[in-house]
Amino acid sequence: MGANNFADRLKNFFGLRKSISEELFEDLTDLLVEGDFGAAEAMKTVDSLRETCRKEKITDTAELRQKLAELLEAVLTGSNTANVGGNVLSTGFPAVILLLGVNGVGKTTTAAKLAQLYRDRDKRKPILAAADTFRAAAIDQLKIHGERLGVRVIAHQHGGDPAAVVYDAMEAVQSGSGDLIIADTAGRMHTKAALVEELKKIDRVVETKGRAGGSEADIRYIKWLVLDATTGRNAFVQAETFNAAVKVDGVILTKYDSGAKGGVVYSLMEELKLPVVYLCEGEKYGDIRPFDPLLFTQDFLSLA
Ligand SMILES: Nc1nc2c(ncn2[C@@H]2O[C@H](COP(=O)(O)OP(=O)(O)O)[C@@H](O)[C@H]2O)c(=O)[nH]1
Ligand SMILES: [Mg+2]
Repeated sequence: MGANNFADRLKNFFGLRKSISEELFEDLTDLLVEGDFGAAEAMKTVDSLRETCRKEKITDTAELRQKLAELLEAVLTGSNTANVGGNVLSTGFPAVILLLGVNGVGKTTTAAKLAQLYRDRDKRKPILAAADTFRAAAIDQLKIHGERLGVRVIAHQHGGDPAAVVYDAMEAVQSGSGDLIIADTAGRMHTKAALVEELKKIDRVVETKGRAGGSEADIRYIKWLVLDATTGRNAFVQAETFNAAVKVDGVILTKYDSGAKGGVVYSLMEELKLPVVYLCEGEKYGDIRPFDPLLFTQDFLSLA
């Protein structure tokens, strides 16, 4: 996974250096930025690494690389261990998973992948909700996935109210015909304000409808933002925007098979407290797996 030039450069970086110098720390900062870290964050990371080396009297570059791996892994696990590794849903069903994100990141594909995963792995009864009503093709695309997978799709007409689609799916769950709604949403509308309004309306509907039986929500509500790993720092900007508009619970990182560098994952956690929950590495239904901070970090640093 993630095999690319950046991985090779990292490998060489540690392989070719015999001793630890200030120059190494400076070059490492640049390399992290190249790997899609934010500048401030790269500096902060290298500062703590420098400090660790000084305290523990580390002189060997292989050991340095190991320390960096530990540091980065800690960023991902942090105080949020329960949230990573795709365990977010383990505490309760029925649930609504709302998939958010800009056009082309892989929302519709990911919706289908999740439907298969939860059905086969967790023996759930998923329902796909076509809440991207902005484009006619989006509804058809989801229906095709549903047919192939043998999963029910709830859809309205093109141009219809997405909140009403989600409402109908919740109605189906409340009457016992499923226990997990995976809702696709629109990534772009005529204005950003319109998209935000639409998402907020879905929010209100899910919150209210999910509490139909009293004050406690009887349908869990989860918002996952889908981000395309190949878009680098742009993915971080998207996360900031969506998180500000409607509070996001986690991230699904797609296209990690396509030469993505992946450093943005550390910024998402460090700066926005957004854990990555799943990683997608291909277009097939099975190309999704729970995010593993240790494996990801080893891959990022070419240690695996
Ligand atoms: N290589 C690769 N392609 C993906 C992945 N996920 C989605 N795609 C492709 O990205 C394109 C856009 O996906 P789509 O689900 O329609 O994105 P949406 O606009 O967000 O709904 C399609 O060609 C998908 O097959 C992935 O993990 N890896
Ligand atoms: Mg789509």
